[in-house]
Amino acid sequence: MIYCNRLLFVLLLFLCLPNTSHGQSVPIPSTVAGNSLIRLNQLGFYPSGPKVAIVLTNAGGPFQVTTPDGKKVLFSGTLSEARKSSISGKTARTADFSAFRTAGTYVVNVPGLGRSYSFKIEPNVHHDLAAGSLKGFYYQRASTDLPEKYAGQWHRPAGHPDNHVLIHPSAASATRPAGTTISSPGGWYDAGDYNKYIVNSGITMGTLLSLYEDFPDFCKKMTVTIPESGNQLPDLLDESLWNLRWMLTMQDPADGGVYHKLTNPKFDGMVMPDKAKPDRYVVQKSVTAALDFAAVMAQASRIFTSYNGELPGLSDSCKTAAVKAWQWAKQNPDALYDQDAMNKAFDPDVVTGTYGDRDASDEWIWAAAELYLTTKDDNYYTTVNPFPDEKTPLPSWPQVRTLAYYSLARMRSQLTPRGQQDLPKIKAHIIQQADQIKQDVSSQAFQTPMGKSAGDYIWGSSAVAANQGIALIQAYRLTDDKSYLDAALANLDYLLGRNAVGYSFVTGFGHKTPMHPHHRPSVADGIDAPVPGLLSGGTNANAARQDKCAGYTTTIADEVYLDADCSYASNEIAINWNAPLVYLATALETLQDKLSASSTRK
Ligand code: 9MR
Repeated sequence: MIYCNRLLFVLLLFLCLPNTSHGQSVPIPSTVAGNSLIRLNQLGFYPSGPKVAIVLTNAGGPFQVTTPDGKKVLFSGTLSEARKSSISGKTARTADFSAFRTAGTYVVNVPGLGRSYSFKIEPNVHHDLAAGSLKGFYYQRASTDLPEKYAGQWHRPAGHPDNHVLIHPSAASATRPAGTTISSPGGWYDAGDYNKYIVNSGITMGTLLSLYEDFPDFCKKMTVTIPESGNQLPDLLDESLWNLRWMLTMQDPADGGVYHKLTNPKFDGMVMPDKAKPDRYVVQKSVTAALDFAAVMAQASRIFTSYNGELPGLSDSCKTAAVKAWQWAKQNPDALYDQDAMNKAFDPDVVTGTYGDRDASDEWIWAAAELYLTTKDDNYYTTVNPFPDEKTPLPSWPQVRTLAYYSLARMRSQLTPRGQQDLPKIKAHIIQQADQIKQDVSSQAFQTPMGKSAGDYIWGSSAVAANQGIALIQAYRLTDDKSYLDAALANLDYLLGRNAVGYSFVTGFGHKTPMHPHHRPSVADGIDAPVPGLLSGGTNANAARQDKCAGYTTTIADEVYLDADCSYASNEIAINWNAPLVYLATALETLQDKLSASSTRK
């Protein structure tokens, strides 16, 4: 009997221990299935930070924080006044237990409703998420085996060697006629599909490299178990290099132009990477690809000067590549990517992701800023008008203007006098944007910046939440005002379960997580659990119309989400969504001691 109990204990202990060897954690099993009306960050909270659960109930009354079995009450409180969601009309109340700071594993209990999923209060509560979402990029690597040692049960053979990539007729040039081949291996698969797109790589790399520039000391310590771990470079830079080196191959050395994408004509089936065999092409060079490429290469050049010993020549090569791409863009300012027009003029037709953009003015601003910061040459800065209007648009793949403001602010001590002149304006843009993001948060149903407007629920809305978080952190860095950090954390809470659908949108992190993302390896590998550390695009008001997947049950903007692999408009994963998650989780881990003790936000 005693032996039996011991065995049970060891078994339970084994089940409960977080497994971080592959950068993913195994959730601690909760003793109850969380009550679906209590929404909270399913990973947990920092001891000294704000701690909030949202309870969807008309009835007011008490709540408690208890041990997961409900037996021991450790904190008692009263639900807040009711608030009505302006989107769904549903009633929400807050269970605020910020004052409770004791580390441990708990649930929120609402008498009459039940208990939430279990969560932790502990320092570094998002560390595994930060590392796991960075590790998500490793799983997206093209052209390489993912051995079990690094990929665990998701190990797989290499796919898409991309060493004989055809020049599409739209990309033909004197030195590279149509039908000839180039080698363009490596890089990350963009999303649930296996194609590689420069524009989307642009904002993704900009976000990851900016994370490194913003928090170098913390990033240097973050390890994620990839083949390069243990070399002289931080894992974040090693992982980024996997894609940077691919990007470099996408530039035509003859003229500096950059191919818009490397792609099959049609999307692959739902098969593993090594089973996908169609011809791959590089297509038309575009001005947006060239400028995003120039921005990334300029920033990378800055960063890799510190690693000239380990990576001789890389920093210089990046700078040269950036300048050449910029010059090409100057000569080809109208070379926008228009897939329909391309398909009318050339064969084969290409129907994969377009990342088309009719306005390159923001790409000019971003590239100019990064080149200026790296070269200190005012000419880059003065070629464009960095302030075409008063707006500070939230970064997204077609809108990268604000990435320039972030970089200029970050490097403010190194600006030339010309840049210094504009510094007050740059700061004002960043602070006004963040103020607008955190305004009125306390009156929202879920008390998160995300979802103040139904318009936040677009394709890839999870990245809206994460990018709002980054915007808030940028403002914190300029002001030291903790309320920006609290608001950023609220958006991380949103991503991890404090939202209108009750999902943590990150595969493998939380209790109720996407099990069927539109992600080819996750569908085809025969393993129940999807590849971990990947951020689902999340709630999308227009998803049903866009992907026509059967099974959507509502049209309420903040509730349209379907955990099905046909739902590519609400449940795909993508590198440009994962990158701001890595940023947000890592930044909050770095700044956890600066959070305010109270959840009261103005
Ligand atoms: O993230 C993109 C989203 O903004 C667009 O509305 C959508 C439709 O054009 O495409 C998304 O990007 C997809 C890309 O085209 C192909 N790979 C998967 C991407 C994520 O769904």
